[in-house]
Amino acid sequence: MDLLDPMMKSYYKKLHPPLRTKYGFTLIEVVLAVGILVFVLCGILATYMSCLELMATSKNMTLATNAAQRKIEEIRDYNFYNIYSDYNNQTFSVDEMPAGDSSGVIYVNNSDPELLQITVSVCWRQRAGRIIGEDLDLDGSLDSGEDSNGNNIIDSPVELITLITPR
Ligand SMILES: [Ca+2]
Ligand SMILES: [Ca+2]
Repeated sequence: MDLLDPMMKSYYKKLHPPLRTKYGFTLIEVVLAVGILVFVLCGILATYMSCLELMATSKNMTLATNAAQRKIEEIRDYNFYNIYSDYNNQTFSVDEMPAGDSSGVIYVNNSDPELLQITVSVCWRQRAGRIIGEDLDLDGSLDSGEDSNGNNIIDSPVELITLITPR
């Protein structure tokens, strides 16, 4: 038995509209929801990828800095008067990086023969293929178009400079 008359029923419906219609979502609602979901997922993915890249860069910078530091220690222990002839323009690679993915170079400035300025610069290839530093082909020498700051040496974010005097 229906105790409510039709007018009361319609009033009740106005006060308490159904949460969901019988037909579910409209196509536009679904497309919008999927669009927002894809947008959010792409953002999360991009953030994740850039975090991975940052971690790889940080690890490679540490490896490159350690390799440059080892070279400087090696030069410090070397016969001072042979440093220029034996080390200027010498190239090396970072042992911990895959073969061919790194290139270090040593510059010895002997404009003051009793105070050598040693510059050790290390460039490398990131996993994504990007080269860090000016030596774009990682051959240890400056090729045309590589010297972006025009100072005639290969520069890199990992570049150690030190002064050495005779002991
Ligand atoms: Ca080069
Ligand atoms: Ca340069």
